[in-house]
Amino acid sequence: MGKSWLVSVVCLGPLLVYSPASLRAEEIRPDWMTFDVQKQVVRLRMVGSADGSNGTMNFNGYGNGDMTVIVPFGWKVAVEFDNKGLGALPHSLAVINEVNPLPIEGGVPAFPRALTRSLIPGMMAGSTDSFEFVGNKEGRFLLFCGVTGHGVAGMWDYLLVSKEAKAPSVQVKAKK
Ligand SMILES: [Cu+2]
Repeated sequence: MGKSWLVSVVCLGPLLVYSPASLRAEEIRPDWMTFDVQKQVVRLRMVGSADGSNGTMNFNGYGNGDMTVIVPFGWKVAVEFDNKGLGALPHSLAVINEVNPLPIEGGVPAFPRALTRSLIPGMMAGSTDSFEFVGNKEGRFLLFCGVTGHGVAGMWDYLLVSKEAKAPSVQVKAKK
């Protein structure tokens, strides 16, 4: 194999790897996320059953991992959870490790205190809770509803703690 072959492989590699993802994911600038780069704090308002997506089993309209919230490593993550309760169901939220299979209910928080109250019974529609933690572990985690059966029904999304990210961002799978 000649040198030109090697060069073409090097050039095509990144395109082949990244182009499929870019077709499926898009970055959004939601009003439910605000952040302060100087203070290294990101505030997330996570709404349970925000709309009818995935049979109301969603956070901010996304379930089944269709949303990824990206947070820079070491930042404080302040979460306000609001069960809009469109389906009149109780919901909760915990940040858990990415596990397979998903827990049927509950879930062990991946960061201290990274969960709402009433994790398994859930909080009633119209109620809110808040928690905060420092994203001091790199990697991908789940934003997970701990109410029995909700996680496996798709009420979960991704939280990525990244050393590469300079600021928080949100990527979603493009809705059809
Ligand atoms: Cu739920």
